[in-house]
Amino acid sequence: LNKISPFKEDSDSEEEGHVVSPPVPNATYNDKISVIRQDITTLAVDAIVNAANNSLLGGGGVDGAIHRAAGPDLYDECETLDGCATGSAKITDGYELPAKKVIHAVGPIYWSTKSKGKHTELLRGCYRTSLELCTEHKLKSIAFSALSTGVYGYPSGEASHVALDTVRKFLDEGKGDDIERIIFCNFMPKDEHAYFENIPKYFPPV
Ligand code: AR6
Repeated sequence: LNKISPFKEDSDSEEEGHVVSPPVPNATYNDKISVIRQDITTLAVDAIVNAANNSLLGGGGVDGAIHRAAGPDLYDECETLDGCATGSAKITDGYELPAKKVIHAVGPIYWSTKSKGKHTELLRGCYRTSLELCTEHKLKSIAFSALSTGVYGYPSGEASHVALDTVRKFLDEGKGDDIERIIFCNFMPKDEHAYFENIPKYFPPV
C-alpha cells in the first residue's frame, strides 16, 4: 500500500488548466492517510466503503461497480440487512472482491428536502460509522469512495472537508490507533483535486 501514498507522486495532477500539487507529508499521520484515483473494486484492502442507498440492494455508480465485481453473494447478504438509514453504514463480506469487507454507507442526497440543513451531519455520520465498523471488526486498512459526490450531488470540495475533518477528529480521539491505512479513493479528477487542496488543512505538514 505504500506505493499508493499520494505523498510519493512526482507529477502534478491537471484538469482544465487547474494544477494542484499532491500534498506534502504530514509528520503525524503521513503513514496513515492516502489519496488515490482508482477503481475502488481493484483494491486489496481490509474494507472498501461503498456509496450505497437506503435499500442496500445496489444501484449505479460505485455501488453498481462493487456489486458487479463482488458477485451475487453480496446481493444475497445485503438482502438480509433490512436496509440502512441515511448517515449510517452496515458491513458485509467482500466475496469476489480483493477487499475482505464492504462497508455500505448511505450518504445524503445533497438537494433533498429530507436532508436539508442536515447534510453535513449525515455525511459525517457515514465516515464516522465506517471508521467505527473498521475498528470493531479489527480491520487495518479502509478505502473510502467519495460518498454522495456522484448522483447524490454533494459538491466535491465541501464533501472532502467533511470527510477529512471527521477522519482527523476520529484519529485525534485515539479511536483509530489500530487502523494502519486510510485511503480516500477518488474516481474523478475533481474529487482528487479537492483532496489535494484540502488535505493540508487537516493534516498540515510539520
Ligand atoms: N471506484 C471508485 N469510485 C467510483 C467508482 C469506482 N469504480 N465509480 C464511481 N465512483 P455515486 P452517490 C465515484 O454516484 O453520489 C448509486 O446508484 C464517483 O465518481 O456512485 O453517493 C447508489 O445505489 C463519485 O465520486 O454515489 C445510490 O442510489 C463517487 O464514486 C446513489 O448512487 C460516488 O458517486 C448514491 O449516490
